[in-house]
Amino acid sequence: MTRLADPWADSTTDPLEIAQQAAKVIAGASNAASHDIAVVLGSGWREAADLMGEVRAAIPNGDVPGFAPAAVDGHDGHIRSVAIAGDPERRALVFGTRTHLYEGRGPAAVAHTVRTAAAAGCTSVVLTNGCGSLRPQWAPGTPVLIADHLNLTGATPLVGPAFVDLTDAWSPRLRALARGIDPTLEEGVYAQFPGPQYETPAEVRMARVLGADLVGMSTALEAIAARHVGLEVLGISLVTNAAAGHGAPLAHDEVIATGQAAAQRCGNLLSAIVTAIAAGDRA
Ligand code: 8IG
Repeated sequence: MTRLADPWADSTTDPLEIAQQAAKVIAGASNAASHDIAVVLGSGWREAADLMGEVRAAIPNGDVPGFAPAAVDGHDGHIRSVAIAGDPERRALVFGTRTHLYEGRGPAAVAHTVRTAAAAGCTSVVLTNGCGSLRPQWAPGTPVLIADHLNLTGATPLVGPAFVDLTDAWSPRLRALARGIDPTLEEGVYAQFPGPQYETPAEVRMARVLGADLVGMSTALEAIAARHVGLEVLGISLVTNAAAGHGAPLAHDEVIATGQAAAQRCGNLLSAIVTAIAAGDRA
């Protein structure tokens, strides 16, 4: 297989044009003219994906313009087209991994996932991640809905006068839908740090003062880009560790193990949410 050139190396690339190209390849490879709901799987969520429905196509990231193979252990470098359980006429577009800002491919590469989802016809996206918790009552294995975010990266995927309103960036409608499925779900503010290093204890205290409940290295930039292209956004963070200074030292192995332990609950939750979003879209 010849490797596609990385369009993000060229600053004159129009990101929405690359997203259109990617959507075309996905439509061809999945035999589906359009998709309905996108799902982005973060750390700890891979096994949760299997419950969403029947996989109709698994396309290697490297075959799709603008995407790169998975860079993180425990992530899967495929884009899947899934016939949604309970509603197989509708398709979910499931991204097994994401590009992180710390990979150095730039914010446009980070935003490419959600831009491609929109170009493929999706009207909503479920962004998942693994994160550190600043709340002792949210132990590893707890899924938390993202109610708002702090973008502490100093970066943005938007260029030019794209004055996107983020007041309701984290869809109140979809959060209510998720809580309808699992009334024990709580909500928090997610702070995106640039990574790849975890925070110092002082940075975690800073995040606390700023209003964060969760810390991570993804998701906020994607949410911004998703709102810009009109997607409705739901965010679910899986707490995989206590934030630095709140527990034991941090290790990526633990992140993966926590994901495996929480896979059943997270999988059921994600699958029920995707089915409910599809049903709502139809109504
Ligand atoms: I998984 O504790 C995961 N990702 N910044 N801090 C940051 N990112 C994370 C963490 C964490 N855990």
